[in-house]
Amino acid sequence: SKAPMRVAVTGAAGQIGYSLLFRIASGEMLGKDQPVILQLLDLPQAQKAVQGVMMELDDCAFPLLAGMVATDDPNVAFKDADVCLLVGARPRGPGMERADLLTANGAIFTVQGKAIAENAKEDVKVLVVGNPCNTNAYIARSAAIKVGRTNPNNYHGMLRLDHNRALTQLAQKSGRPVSSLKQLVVWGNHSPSMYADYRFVTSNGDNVKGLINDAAWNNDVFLPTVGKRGAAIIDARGLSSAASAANAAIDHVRDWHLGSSEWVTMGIPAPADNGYGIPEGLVFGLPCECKNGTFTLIKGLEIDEYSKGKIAITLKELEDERAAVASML
Ligand code: NAX
Repeated sequence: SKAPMRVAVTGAAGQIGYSLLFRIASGEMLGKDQPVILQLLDLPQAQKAVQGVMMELDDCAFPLLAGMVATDDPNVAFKDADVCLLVGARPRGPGMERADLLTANGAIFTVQGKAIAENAKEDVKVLVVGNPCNTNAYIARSAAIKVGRTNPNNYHGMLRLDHNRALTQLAQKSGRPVSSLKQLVVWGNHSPSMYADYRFVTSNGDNVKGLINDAAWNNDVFLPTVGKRGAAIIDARGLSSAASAANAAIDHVRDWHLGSSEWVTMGIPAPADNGYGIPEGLVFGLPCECKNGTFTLIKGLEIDEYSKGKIAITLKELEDERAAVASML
């Protein structure tokens, strides 16, 4: 049988953690034949709650769960990690300005990026879920680059929830099954500014934009619905998205590790010469293909005037976030 892979999860006592850990331990992320060791990081005051989650993980008797560690020390949590899921983050408190939120998280993600680079496997795959996830990933990556050792391309932010949200809206509007939809891209920041671009989407060879054939729907319904979905969930549930966020994290890492036959949206550090005008290193939702444990940017997609405008808006937001944390890096 295979040697266990080490998966570090931060914010393990939180609500996303509660949806995520059981699915990782059951093999849904890294494969049904891949044993895993969970390395759980949370704050000191959350350690008792982490113990409770570990008791429940024990009580599932997962055949693939080869071990568990709970800690409040990033150096312990990230030791020899193959995958790091950075879920824990500083939430926005009452009266907290956006700039305060960025710097509070900057402090967390500089420490964690450094600890990953010093402790994890050299080819570690890192996915940041905790918001603002693109900029948090950018910060962790910047801290990791100072250490060296790990692959700077492997520090991602999670756009997959936006991607999955958009897929279902398209399926419901077009009447086609979600499984038939290919070639969706969500550009930019995980925020209401993201641009879900369905110009290339096909279903069994048919262009879905043609099937929908409703010029106003994109601007008036589709983009606002996807962009404000997080707020709609909070309004309905009284809590932010958790199971769907955990599901998206599983999808992102599973496709990255095991490959995907479809395009996927990943928040990746923009490569040099990406062709879409994104500054190198900015963590940006981009179309990717995954094969043999690696991802590659899909280049050369045509960007029309409308899309250029939409991409410019979300790019501007990310450049402003980067400027707000620049002094910390
Ligand atoms: P919870 O508040 O339920 O849990 C967060 C956990 O993180 C807590 O247990 C807390 O003690 C821990 N934590 C805080 N700071 C930490 C640190 N420095 N090191 C380790 N652990 C730390 O939040 P939850 O609902 O689980 O959401 C977690 C994060 O995901 C939030 O930042 C949230 O905004 C973000 N989300 C991101 C999404 C995405 O698509 N990228 C969607 C869902 C979600 O909103």
